[in-house]
Amino acid sequence: MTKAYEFAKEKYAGIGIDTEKVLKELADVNVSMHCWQGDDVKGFDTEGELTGGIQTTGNYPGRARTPDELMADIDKVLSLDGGKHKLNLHACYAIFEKGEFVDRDALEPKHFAKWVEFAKARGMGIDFNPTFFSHPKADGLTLSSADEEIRAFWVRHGQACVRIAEYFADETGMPCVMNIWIPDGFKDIPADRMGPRARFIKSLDEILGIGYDKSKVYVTLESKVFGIGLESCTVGSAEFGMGYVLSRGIVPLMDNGHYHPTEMVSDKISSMLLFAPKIALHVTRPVRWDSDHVVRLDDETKEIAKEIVASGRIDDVAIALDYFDASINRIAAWTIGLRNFRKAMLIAMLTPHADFKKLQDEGKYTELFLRQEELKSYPWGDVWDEYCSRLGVKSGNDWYADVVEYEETVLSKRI
Ligand code: RNT
Ligand code: ZN
Repeated sequence: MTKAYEFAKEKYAGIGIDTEKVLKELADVNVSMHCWQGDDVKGFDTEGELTGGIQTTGNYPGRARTPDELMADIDKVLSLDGGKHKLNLHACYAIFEKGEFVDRDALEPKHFAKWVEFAKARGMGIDFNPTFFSHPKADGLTLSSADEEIRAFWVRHGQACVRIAEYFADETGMPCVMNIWIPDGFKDIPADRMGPRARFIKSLDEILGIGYDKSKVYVTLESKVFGIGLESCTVGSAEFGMGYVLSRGIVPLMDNGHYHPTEMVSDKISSMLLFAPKIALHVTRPVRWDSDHVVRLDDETKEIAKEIVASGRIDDVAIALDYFDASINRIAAWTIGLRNFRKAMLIAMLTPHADFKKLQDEGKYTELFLRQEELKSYPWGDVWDEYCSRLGVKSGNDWYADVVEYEETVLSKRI
């Protein structure tokens, strides 16, 4: 225990915070690690471009090109970020035998057996996402398509993914969050908004209609405001998403890049938790648009964490990160975002929420304001360093040396 931590411990005790308890709780926060930061959302099942109105920018060398490379990179990141993680996979990361190809509508659990082995060996649960983009049948609408053949193909894909999600839950012994996001939308003003949305409902009902164990698979639906080339109308809008999840008893997923720029997901968490037993989040950083920049320790990230902790319902919030930056070292990008989110959770856990709520309820807004601001200069960084040292990961800038070494010995060889 360092002197700095001892001092911090005392300082926080002065406002009723037990840092020892916080250190344990922080390590228990299960953050779902998005596999797609490692390879620019390419996956292994198709050769084509990333589509769906999302975009990875940058061409930093060292992208993972194979399952083995991606797994090695994930391991590297896990060695740099202490605490619990789940592995978040997309269907396009299916692993086939040499020469084998299975289209998305025919995927089976066996195509993910290697991932299960990987996750189990590391004590991780798995979350999952059907992939409704980067595919020849996804160059127009998918689950909302008027072309019955296309729509049925994607319904079969969704159903196949529900079965795979069940398999993940059975194998790992941990529930699997299965998130549905479709890129469907229109570049220009559509003639018919109702038709695609009605078909999307029909498709979702057909996917859920195959039946699954709700204690094992949490199906979530992620809404969105717009995508590149889909600026005028998004079929799965916020209202669509909210209406669907609440009427069908599935889980809403909010990605903080998927709203108008002054709308804050931090403000939406409490409302959604009052209506839904569980919610899910994609924590990202939109810069002017849904750009999926690496999560910084910025005000909104901290406010999201604060709302999760202050709600007293951490266990009802499935937390995943969702960004993809190819302009800097991908291992560092992954790790910085993961560590930043955990730092935000630490800061939230080091906040005397009950006292602050009382001040608010008593209308003592001046004192509340002052105490909120003074808390910002409390020594949370010393608690963070202690957290890292107890979990055996490096703190400060020290872990950068590991990134450099990995780049020299592994990433730079990928040419
Ligand atoms: C896209 C959504 C979606 C994807 C991932 C890859 O706007 O945020 O969650 O980023 O599924
Ligand atoms: Zn997302």
